Amino acid sequence: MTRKQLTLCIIHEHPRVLLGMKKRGFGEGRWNGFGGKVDAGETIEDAARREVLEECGVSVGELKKRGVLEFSFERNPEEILEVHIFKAEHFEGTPEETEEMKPEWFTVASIPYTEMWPDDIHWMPLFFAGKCFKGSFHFGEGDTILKSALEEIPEE
Ligand code: 8WT
Repeated sequence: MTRKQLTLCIIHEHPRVLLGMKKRGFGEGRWNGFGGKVDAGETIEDAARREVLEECGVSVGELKKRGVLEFSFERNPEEILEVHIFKAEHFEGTPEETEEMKPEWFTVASIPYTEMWPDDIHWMPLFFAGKCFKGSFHFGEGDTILKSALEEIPEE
């Protein structure tokens, strides 16, 4: 079994929320937070900062750890993606389009769930309510969620 650690950072400067349209690669054509793989020798939080900077050109302030989700896929049963989710309430710079992402502001009430990963509608409401959570989602073919679990957990 291989377990890959990834980050996902959502900039939520109340009431606005920054998402990016993924232009290429895994998750192409979907609105997403910013994130990616944790490199060897890097902390998970450092990876989260680096990915936001690489994908939309802004430097995030304090990162609040909000949850861990495990994703698995029927077509690749040997792999688990362990995604560490952070909230940033402050940032420096102006979000800019990169080769990877086209950033856009939404509001909590206008999050485009139908154009996002299908798990997002389940856990993002907890995220926007300021909760901490953990969960898992097992995907079948064509984006169907075959099995899932999600629970709120106490803040560290
Ligand atoms: C992602 C938000 C997601 N991936 N990158 C996601 N951002 C692999 S399943 C998945 N939600 N759900």
